[in-house]
Amino acid sequence: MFVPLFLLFVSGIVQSVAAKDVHLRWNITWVNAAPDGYERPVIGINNEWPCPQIDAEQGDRLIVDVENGLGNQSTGLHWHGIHQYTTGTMDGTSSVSQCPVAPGSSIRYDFILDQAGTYWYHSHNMGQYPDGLRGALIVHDPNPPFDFDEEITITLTDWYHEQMTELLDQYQSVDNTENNFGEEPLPDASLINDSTQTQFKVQPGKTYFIRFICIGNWPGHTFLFEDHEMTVVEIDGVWIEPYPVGDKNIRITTGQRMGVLIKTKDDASKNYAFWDTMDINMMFIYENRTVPDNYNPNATAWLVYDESLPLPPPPVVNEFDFIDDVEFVPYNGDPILEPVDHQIILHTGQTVENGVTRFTINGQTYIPQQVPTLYTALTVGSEYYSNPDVYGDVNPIVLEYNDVVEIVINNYHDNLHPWHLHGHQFQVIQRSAVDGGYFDGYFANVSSTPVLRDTIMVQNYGHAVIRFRADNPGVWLLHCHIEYHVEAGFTATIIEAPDKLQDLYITPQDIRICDAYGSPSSGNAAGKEGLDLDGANDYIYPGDSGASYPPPEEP
Ligand SMILES: *[C@@H]1O[C@H](CO)[C@@H](O)[C@H](O)[C@H]1NC(C)=O
Ligand SMILES: *[C@@H]1O[C@H](CO)[C@@H](O)[C@H](O)[C@H]1NC(C)=O
Ligand SMILES: *[C@@H]1O[C@H](CO)[C@@H](O)[C@H](O)[C@H]1NC(C)=O
Ligand SMILES: *[C@@H]1O[C@H](CO)[C@@H](O)[C@H](O)[C@H]1NC(C)=O
Ligand SMILES: *[C@@H]1O[C@H](CO)[C@@H](O)[C@H](O)[C@H]1NC(C)=O
Ligand SMILES: *[C@@H]1O[C@H](CO)[C@@H](O)[C@H](O)[C@H]1NC(C)=O
Ligand SMILES: [Cu+2]
Repeated sequence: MFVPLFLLFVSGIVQSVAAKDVHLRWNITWVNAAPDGYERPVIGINNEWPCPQIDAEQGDRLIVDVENGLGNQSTGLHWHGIHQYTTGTMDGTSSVSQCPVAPGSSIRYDFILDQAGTYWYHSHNMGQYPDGLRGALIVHDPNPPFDFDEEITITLTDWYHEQMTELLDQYQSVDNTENNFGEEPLPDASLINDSTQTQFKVQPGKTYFIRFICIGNWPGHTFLFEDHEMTVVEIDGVWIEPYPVGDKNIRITTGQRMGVLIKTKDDASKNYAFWDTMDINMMFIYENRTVPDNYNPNATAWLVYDESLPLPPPPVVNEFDFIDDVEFVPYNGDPILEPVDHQIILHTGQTVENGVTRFTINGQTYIPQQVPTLYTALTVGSEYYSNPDVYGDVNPIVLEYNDVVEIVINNYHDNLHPWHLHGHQFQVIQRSAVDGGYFDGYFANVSSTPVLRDTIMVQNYGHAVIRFRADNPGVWLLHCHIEYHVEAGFTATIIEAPDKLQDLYITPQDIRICDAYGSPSSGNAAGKEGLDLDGANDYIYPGDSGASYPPPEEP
């Protein structure tokens, strides 16, 4: 395209000239793949897997026409970390912002990528994404605050030989509660970039910006490059003041991203290993389960300077000393939000319901409803939309527009959980250590420029405190990002500014998708008027998470 030279000096104009449509046509299909040498059906896109990385510039419009070609499962796509400001119906969460897309049905996602950073997309439907339906979503910053020569994306995940439908049946069974403390099925492998032998080709003497994305189901990951220093500069789409990792270690949980700069060696005389391990501590339940003796949580990849040279074995790591991500400072130095208008305290833990091990928030496990919660907010009327009862057992939290909201997450469970909020990046005001106890006032060391991110790890028998401004009218999930735990009910639903979110609207496409799935698209959680909730989902079926296709019959 010809752009007159004088226009290049007027940056606003250059941006509007540069913004473009990124239009993708995606058929979600089963594909056979063997990322760790074991072949199994995985969920791919346009008959290919791994799923493609989306690259866009800040300000671009993303249009994705999705067809569900799976034949035997419903689907949907969520854009993890994207706020969906004024486009809350595009969040892609089944039973929340849309109905599940039935086999043979289609959906168009259409929204502006107004945030630069490292994001990802994944199915937010029936615990499906660990079967492969997830990928990187990179929104390039036209003016990154740091210099680098090249970019690399590295995804990290746990991997299973069985499909999620089977793993979830096992996990949410009465037998698992009675005989295995309700434990999660163990991963069969750890994958780096969806493989166990990935090679990242690099050139000497350059600075690389490496975007790590933990696209996993369950455990977090710890990783390092042999003999290359890392400096963290981005987390969850937020540029931060450069943080040299030094001799310490970094880890990310499922849902989180971390962008680091590395400088490559001056010559190409050797290749170097990249070592990754899954957080094995998360695999012990009440210390009653140990993993098998020969269990391998590790994976290796390589920085390849010269393909003709050997690939070295990974370094041996004996001890971890993790950096604390609460110490990071956002590059733009945004001050702490205060004063707090609305504090919410969540007590999170585990229970057994009808023989099934479930997670709870203030004693209540999340059960998805037939009517997507956003559609309930849009159709019950002003008399009811601020009344949490109309939303059913979705752990509803109603917020008023523009309030500074503080959410305290107390974790009564003997394991850590990565909490993710849709629709926002939040400030992390404080986080306790393992066994650090429950919220009992503020620490002395609260930062005046707290770290901002969209997923935070909350330690065992500890707590975290997050803050955000309720300036994005919509319905947003707040949930543990471990997909097993999502399906075991570890979710709350934020109904943000129910009066203002009425500007969103249900389209004919939305109604067609609900009709095809066989779900009502209006009314309260039961699809009825007012507070008549007779028929709402309020029952846990062993082996069923509430969003399978076709929907189960109530016993
Ligand atoms: C999508 O994939 C399915 C399964 O392969 C196929 O049946 C269907 O025709 C495809 N749709 C389009 C539009 O190509
Ligand atoms: C769905 O189809 C895939 C691919 O053919 C198959 O492997 C899987 O077992 C099916 N799942 C169910 C629940 O029928
Ligand atoms: C690693 O994965 C990313 C994201 O899917 C992809 O863009 C990139 O090409 C992959 N690189 C290698 C070396 O496999
Ligand atoms: C696990 O074993 C300990 C003893 O080591 C026991 O006190 C505890 O009750 C067991 N946990 C569960 C969930 O059964
Ligand atoms: C995984 O890596 C760690 C750290 O280097 C090492 O101690 C351990 O033996 C490795 N495990 C396996 C099964 O290779
Ligand atoms: C802040 O104080 C708390 C409680 O004393 C401690 O657990 C935490 O590590 C401290 N954080 C930093 C960043 O120093
Ligand atoms: Cu969890």
